[in-house]
Amino acid sequence: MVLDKEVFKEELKQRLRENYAMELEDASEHEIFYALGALVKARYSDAWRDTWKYYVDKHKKQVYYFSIEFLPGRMLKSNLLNLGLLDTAREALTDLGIDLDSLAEVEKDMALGNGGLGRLASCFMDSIASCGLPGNGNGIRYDYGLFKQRFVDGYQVELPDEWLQSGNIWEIRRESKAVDVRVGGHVYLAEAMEGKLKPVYENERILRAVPYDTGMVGYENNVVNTLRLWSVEIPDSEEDKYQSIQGRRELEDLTAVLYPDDSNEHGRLIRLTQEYFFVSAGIQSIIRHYKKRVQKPISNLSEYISIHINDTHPALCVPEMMRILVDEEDLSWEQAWDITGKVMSYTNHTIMAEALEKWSIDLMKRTLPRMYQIIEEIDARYVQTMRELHPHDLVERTRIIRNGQVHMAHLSIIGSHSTNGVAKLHSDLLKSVVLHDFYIIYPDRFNNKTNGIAQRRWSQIVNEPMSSVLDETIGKTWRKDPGDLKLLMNYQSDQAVLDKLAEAKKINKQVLADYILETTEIEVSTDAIFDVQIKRLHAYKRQLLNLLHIIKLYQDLKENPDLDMQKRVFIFGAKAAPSYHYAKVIIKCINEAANLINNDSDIKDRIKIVFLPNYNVSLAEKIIPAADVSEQISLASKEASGTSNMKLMLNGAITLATLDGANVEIRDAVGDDNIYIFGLTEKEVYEYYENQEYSAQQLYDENPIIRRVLNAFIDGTIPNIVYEGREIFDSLIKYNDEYFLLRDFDSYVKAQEEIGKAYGDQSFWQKMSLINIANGGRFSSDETVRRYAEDIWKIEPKDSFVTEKG
Ligand code: GL4
Repeated sequence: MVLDKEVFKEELKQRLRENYAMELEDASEHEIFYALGALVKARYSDAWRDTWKYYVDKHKKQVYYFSIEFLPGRMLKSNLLNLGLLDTAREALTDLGIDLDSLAEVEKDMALGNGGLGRLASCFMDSIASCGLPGNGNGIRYDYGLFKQRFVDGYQVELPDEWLQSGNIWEIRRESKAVDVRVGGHVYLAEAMEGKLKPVYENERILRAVPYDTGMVGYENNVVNTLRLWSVEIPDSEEDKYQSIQGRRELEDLTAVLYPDDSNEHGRLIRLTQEYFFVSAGIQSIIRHYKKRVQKPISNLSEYISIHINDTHPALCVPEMMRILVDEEDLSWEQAWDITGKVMSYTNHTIMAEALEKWSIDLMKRTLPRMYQIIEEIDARYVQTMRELHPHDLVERTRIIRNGQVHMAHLSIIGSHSTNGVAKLHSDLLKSVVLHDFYIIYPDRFNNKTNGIAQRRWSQIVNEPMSSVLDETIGKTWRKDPGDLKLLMNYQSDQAVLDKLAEAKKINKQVLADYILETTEIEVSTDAIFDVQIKRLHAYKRQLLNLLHIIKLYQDLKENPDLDMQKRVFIFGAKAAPSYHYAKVIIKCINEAANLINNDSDIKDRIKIVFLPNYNVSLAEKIIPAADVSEQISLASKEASGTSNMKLMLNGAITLATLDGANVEIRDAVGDDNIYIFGLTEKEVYEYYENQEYSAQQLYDENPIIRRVLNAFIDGTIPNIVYEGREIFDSLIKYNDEYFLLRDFDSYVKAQEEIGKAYGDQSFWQKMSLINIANGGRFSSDETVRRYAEDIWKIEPKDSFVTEKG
């Protein structure tokens, strides 16, 4: 989009006058931000309307990505970039004496997700639009996003995230598209016309689902798709029932908060209702659109619509689609089942058993009686069909209703035509272990789609210094086609280029160092290795292994103050689920170790620990460009994919990793010489599970270094952690170290030593860093969504078209 800088300035001033009756000189940053947001939104509104119209007119098949989490972060710069207006906006604002970067900070981080899963959904939204693919998101508009994290005396404290307090400039409330969702009560089947059975609802509650739409702007292609998030309200017809404030509150609470859990299931009533609420609202609105605009027979639905079930939270898509097709559209069960299977596809995001969602039959019956009846029927028919083909045991193990519970993963697999994992290793493990039974039954349904990241955000937007060096060196085509980053491989021995990249890194490190000083009062040197571990706090991700190594370094330095070692800053960013006690204990221990080490004058700043509070997308954007080392140290087989690993390599950090998740593919991309791999392989982990020979006690007894490090948790070396230190110690020794930290400790320490040596040889390090950047293009989510589009959704990109303004 071409827009003259002067016109931009005038428009901004005009918006301020219109919206706030104010001149620029008198406006606050806040007001300017909102005026700018309105300007940007107006710039894509025609393209938004035209995209929608185009899909309708051309009868384009569309995908609807159902996800209980979306984590877009801030959208101002990303929208400006995608509209081709970032430079114009920056220059225009500079002329007006305003700094775009600080203005952008006014925007509240839209944090409607926990971590990787929600962020992936948002990267996909960006890429689907940028690839010109007809696709929309469907989710929940939580009033409160993921909690704000503070540290008090080293403990995590959770505060509400009131992200909507000053309004959300990007959304449009579409009251005319509201739908009703029925929950609770009783349902029985009664004879209706022509002897058919129809459900009759009694004493049900009606919830009004109101959609808020946000434009998902494609990169310089005039495509704007829709992210539709649903909010609950009381329908006019039900006003009488909700006279008490408490009654209203209860209802309105349904979309109030996001469940702050990652990789862990929390089977609570309100969560199940949340799941049904956005599923039912979404599918009803899809069917309404189909009938009104697409105007084809309902039996052709699968030619025009594809629905993606992102993890099991939207698994009720299957029975809800059946309900609408059978109860409302009068299709036969068989016909409806055929359509539903063709429309639905499912992604599994975890192999952690505790994350596989199950609901008690009792709760499901009480909360969603019609859904339960339909699930029962699906289950009965599944058992009946499969009994003829497979052994009894296998059918019993895979059925949906088992041991008094409804298994949501089973429902998702049985009710869809595709089940995919999110990295090669993870997809293989699904087939061979976690979902092996289903693989026997439906071998053709299983496939892999390795995750990817929205590279424009994670390079161009967050790392301008590096982007300029890339432009100068390999031209600008990489900005549209990240595969072109490969061209950088021609410069791996060009010292001038290496120096420029190193300079860019230094600038980013300084920016982060300033931020660290400002927020934590810790001073760090940009000469040190910035060693980064940023992700949810979880035992399997092994932040504790990182801490064990730091304590070892500390003890080495105390013993031998002249030890020759690189300066290091260990940077953590991580939230623990409020109910995840052990994760919170680890946070406390890291914070207390930080207090000890950062303030010990013997250490002379050679190690620093910085635990930045409130890790979120915006903080990731500050940390990632400044990272030297990317810690991806989960126990092999436990991390489905990871995506921070991809963002960090793209920004030139060197990966220190186990062969887990997508780390395996990162190693394949950069080669063994440009990554540091350590630890057990997934096969070795499974061998331990089989032979049950793992003994943490033995490792402790036989290894004096491990002994000294662990003792630091209980002998007062680290102050203020009497209880927490004991818990950590016991988890490793008494409870036999569930995630094999002690087994991987030695090889982790060795890998860290090699990293230290390598960093000492700056041109060697810079070359590795360049090779990582050059091979980052492979993990673009543009590529990932194209594969979903071709293999699973069967949707095609739009032919190029131009809008009136475009
Ligand atoms: C996750 C995985 O833990 C993570 O490895 C993966 O990258 C992400 C997106 O596929 O999904 N699963 C859950 S649950 N939370 C995640 O972040």
